[in-house]
Amino acid sequence: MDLEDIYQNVENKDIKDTTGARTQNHSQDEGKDGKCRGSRCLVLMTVCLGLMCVLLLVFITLYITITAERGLLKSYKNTVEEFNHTINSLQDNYTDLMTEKDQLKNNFSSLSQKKLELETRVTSLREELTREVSKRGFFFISSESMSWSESRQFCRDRGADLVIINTEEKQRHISSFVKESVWIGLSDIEIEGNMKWVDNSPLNQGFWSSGEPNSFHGTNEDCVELNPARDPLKNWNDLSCSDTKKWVCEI
Ligand code: FUC
Ligand code: CA
Repeated sequence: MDLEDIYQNVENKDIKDTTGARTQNHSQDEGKDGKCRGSRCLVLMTVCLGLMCVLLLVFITLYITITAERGLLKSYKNTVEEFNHTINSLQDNYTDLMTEKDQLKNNFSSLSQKKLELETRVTSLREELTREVSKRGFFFISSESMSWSESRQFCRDRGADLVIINTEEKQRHISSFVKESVWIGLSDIEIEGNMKWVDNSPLNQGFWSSGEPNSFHGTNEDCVELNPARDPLKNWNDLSCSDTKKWVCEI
């Protein structure tokens, strides 16, 4: 008994069960129709099943594709958001840097202006100092004592030299501010009896103490001291250059 016979039997049975009053001929026709309907039904069911399978397959494919697309879209969206975030933060940084640059520029120009002002001030102070020095001289009195040569070297090491006194005014001035005997820039070290200033200029006007210079008792007194305890216009004495005394430098 094949599948169709089973259908047929089932259908016949159903018909009998439901109608119960049909004729035999009629039952034969119906058996024929049932057989036909059963096979069509089977084909129909198969087709339906196939279609359902195809639909399911299409649905699954669509679902997978859409899910994948959605994931891709989400990742694109994230990337775009990150990109925007980076752009925004870069823009903020750029703005900050520009502000800082402007501030630095302002600072730089104000500092340049100050530098210029200071340079001008230094130049005018230097000129003023030069004027003052040339007018009155600029003096330094030592606090320690040394020989004449060492004293002179001390002044020269500082761009100065022992003081030259070639006017009465200067003689009075030096005599007024030194408190004890000091070396001045006068000596006859090179030629005995020929007093010369440290700039090699000759001695025109001397402010010697009485009896000086005397090369005391025939000793070699080649260097000159100024003693403020005596008369301001008569207070020079020749003395041994190796004696140690304070001194006056002049710039
Ligand atoms: C006077 C000076 C000498 C020395 C002596 C002690 O005779 O002329 O140079 O200072 O005093
Ligand atoms: Ca002397």
